[in-house]
Amino acid sequence: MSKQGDFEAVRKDIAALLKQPGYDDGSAGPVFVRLAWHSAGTYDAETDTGGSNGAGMRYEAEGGDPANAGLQHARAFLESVKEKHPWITYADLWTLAGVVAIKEMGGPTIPWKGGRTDYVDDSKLPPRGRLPDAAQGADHIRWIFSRMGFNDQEIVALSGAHNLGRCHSDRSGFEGAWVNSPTRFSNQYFRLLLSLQWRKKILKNGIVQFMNYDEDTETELMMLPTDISLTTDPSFKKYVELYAKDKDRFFEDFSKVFDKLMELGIVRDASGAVTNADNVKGGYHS
Ligand code: ZEM
Repeated sequence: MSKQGDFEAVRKDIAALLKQPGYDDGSAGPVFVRLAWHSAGTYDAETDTGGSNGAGMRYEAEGGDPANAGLQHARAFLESVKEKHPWITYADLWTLAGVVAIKEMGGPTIPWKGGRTDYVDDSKLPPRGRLPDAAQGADHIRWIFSRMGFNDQEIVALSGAHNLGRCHSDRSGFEGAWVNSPTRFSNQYFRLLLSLQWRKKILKNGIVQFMNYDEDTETELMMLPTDISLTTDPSFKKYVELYAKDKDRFFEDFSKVFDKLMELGIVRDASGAVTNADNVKGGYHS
């Protein structure tokens, strides 16, 4: 067991857990990033509800949301880290896992601070339906992400996470990976969005996505309808073009915006301590 607050020790154990030969593309990294994103992406700025504080996915109301299908694998992988460092909260563990995974897969360093608690304030539980629906378009994602406080540039930068991982027909119903190296963080997703011809395809389950068959590498890549909308909406498209040609700029902006995502709903004092975690009032449910 590590000392309370020794996040370095936790980081090391998360990094050591990423390699999973029998799982997907051999890495738990992408599903850790998605866990971190879905833990935070329920935030609603107006009512100050949702967000990573509280780790609500431990409970059926949020964990069993069809939007979170598949994330139980990420949570199960991380159980061994929680057992070894029982002082860390799930809310900190899940967000830190995303940050460590991005770095280990070749992405930018993302600032991260601990202090989230697992205290659940029932009046602040987010309703289902706050995460984006991939079958929709630009207006939908602009509406969903502006609720969290993100602008067009930030939405496009965040979408660059689709450089990682894949869609699973038994989770979201969509199928396939966005890029050829789905465990390597890069700006390839933006370059492929612009350079390949994406054709609409209706899958056997009736779901519509976009596909490209690359004769050279004999691989089929995919895009979600929401991904394609980043190239059909002029305001989004200018940032897709920017990030496709400037990888450093993408890494820099992604680092800032992922940090902002992880901090949604977290209030800190000047020393960085979380002041709105509510554990002082009530103790933990975990
Ligand atoms: Zn995703 N995402 N996402 N995303 N996502 C999937 C997978 C992954 C959308 C979406 O519907 C889907 C962001 C934004 C948006 C990741 C990270 C981030 C999948 C496939 C879908 C359907 C799930 C499956 O079947 O397993 C939509 C509509 C988004 C709005 C624009 C943001 C923001 C992310 C992080 C910053 C990652 C890493 C994956 C891959 C997961 C895996 O298991 O490989």
